[in-house]
Amino acid sequence: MENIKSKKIALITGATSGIGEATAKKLASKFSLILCGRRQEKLTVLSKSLSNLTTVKTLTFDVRDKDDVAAKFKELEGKWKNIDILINNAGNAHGMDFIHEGDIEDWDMMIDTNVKGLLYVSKEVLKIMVKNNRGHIINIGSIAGKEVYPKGNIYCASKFAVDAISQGMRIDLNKHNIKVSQINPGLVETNFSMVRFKDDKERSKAVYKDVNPLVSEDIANVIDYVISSPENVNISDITVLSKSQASSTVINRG
Ligand code: NDP
Ligand code: 8X3
Repeated sequence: MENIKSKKIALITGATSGIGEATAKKLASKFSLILCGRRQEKLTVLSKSLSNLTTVKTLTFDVRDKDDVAAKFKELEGKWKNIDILINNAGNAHGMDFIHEGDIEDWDMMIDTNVKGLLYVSKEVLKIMVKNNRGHIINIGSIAGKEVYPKGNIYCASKFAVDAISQGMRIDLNKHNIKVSQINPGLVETNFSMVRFKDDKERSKAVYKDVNPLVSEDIANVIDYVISSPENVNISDITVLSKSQASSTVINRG
């Protein structure tokens, strides 16, 4: 195993499940990893399973809690402070209702996690990247941040915000030598729909029925490709769909 001193450091939020977990596994042979999520037990299991490939540090926090986010970053010591790559992946949809029937708690959850949480984590990491005059931020957007679909309203709004934040970051961080990329997946079969539909298995399964959807590893491969591109290249914005999906609403179910 390479020493942490010679490996770049990648921090992944939402590493306990789905795209984040697959990305941790994909990147383990190349990077030292800081894996983040709310569920410490999942992070511990993942961290142990990768320990033959790389050095791993885990940070447990809810991205919505700005004081805890700041406190956890203060705990980073020595080389772990020099984060080279930030993958802003933590996020979810909560509910899927017509706008006049939406639940305010669901709205708060999506805006607080997908938008404000991404900002709180980025704020801490940017202190490091700007000081070091280097870095690469990968924001996980969504096709929902490019096209609004029926009942997508606030989830789409949160991902449109990620799109604007990615563009704003790219502009403002340009002179600080920091790359900013956004990856926008279409339907990926993860725990996403179980969270969105509050553990309703039937509703959740129906989303991916007869679609042959993307899987987490497909997005992990794209993330790896984006961060492995040559120093002079920045893949700024990439949308990734399964073959059966043409847009948010045009999906070939056979
Ligand atoms: P999962 O539900 O499988 O994973 C979501 C991850 O986000 C978990 O690791 C979870 O960790 C973390 N997370 C959620 N809320 C918080 C929070 N408040 N604080 C810290 N971590 C949090 O879904 P996906 O892997 O599919 O989702 C990952 C990203 O991809 C999201 O941003 C999602 O919007 C985006 N995306 C997903 C698509 C899909 O179809 N699946 C398509 C397009 C984009 P924990 O519970 O441990 O905190
Ligand atoms: C997840 C994709 O189409 O369910 O961001 O909103 S979708």
